[in-house]
Amino acid sequence: MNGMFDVTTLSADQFNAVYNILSFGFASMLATTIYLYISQARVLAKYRQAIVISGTVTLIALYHYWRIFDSFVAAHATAGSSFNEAYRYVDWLLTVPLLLLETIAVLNLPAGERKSLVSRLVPASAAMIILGYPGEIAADNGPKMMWGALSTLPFLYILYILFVELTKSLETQPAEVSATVKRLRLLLIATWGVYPISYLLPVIMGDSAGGASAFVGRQVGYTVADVLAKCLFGLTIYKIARLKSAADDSAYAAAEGMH
Ligand code: RET
Repeated sequence: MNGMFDVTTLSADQFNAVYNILSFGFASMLATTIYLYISQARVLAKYRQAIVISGTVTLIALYHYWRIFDSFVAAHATAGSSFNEAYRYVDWLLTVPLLLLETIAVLNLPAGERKSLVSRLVPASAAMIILGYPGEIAADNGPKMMWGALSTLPFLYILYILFVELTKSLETQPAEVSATVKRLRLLLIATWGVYPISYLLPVIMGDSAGGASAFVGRQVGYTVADVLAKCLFGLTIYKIARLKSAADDSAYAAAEGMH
């Protein structure tokens, strides 16, 4: 099974590529967590929660990258011990709803609107991850495609909410904020799109179950996407919080040299 990939079949170069990308993921999560937890104090109180959630996302990912790294190294050293891909899905199950929450939190929308968005986005994101997992560990491309297609339905629903419904709320935001939120949405679709592509690598590369190159490609794809979707995204949320703080409070803008 793919999810139980036998890492002892990797060449030395392939092993190093995965080792290094996982190490890069770990370092990025560590640095971003510290930066965001410290920087939350630098925005107005009502935007702090969004930054704290962003830091919590990278903290959860920091823990999982440590476990993934450990599992990878142990699986390579011990014949018959397999690499555990479930850590990623547990990570996503926790972090994807939180990423959506931080996006909604930073907008500081009226309570009714916020609740309505959250109550639809959170279950949809959980369904997307849960439906993807059986396909991730499937040995054959048939079930992989089937679970992938099922998981794509909530994925499309999330995009519909973010690109159609959220657009209505943006009309009430200051111009600079609404422009940054639009860029944030583009960042989201560009990075989230990397996950299904990485997932499909065994199919795209014709390198099905147990294929070493598809395994390496998937680890690189998921890790780079995680750094962009969690770290860069969290830092963009921080930027939006600063812009909104400046728009709400001229004393803040003056103190921060933002006009
Ligand atoms: C799966 C299965 C195949 C179909 C689709 C998928 C989408 C995954 C996504 C994951 C996003 C993860 C993030 C993690 C960062 O914290 C599950 C690969 C559509 C969009 C943003």
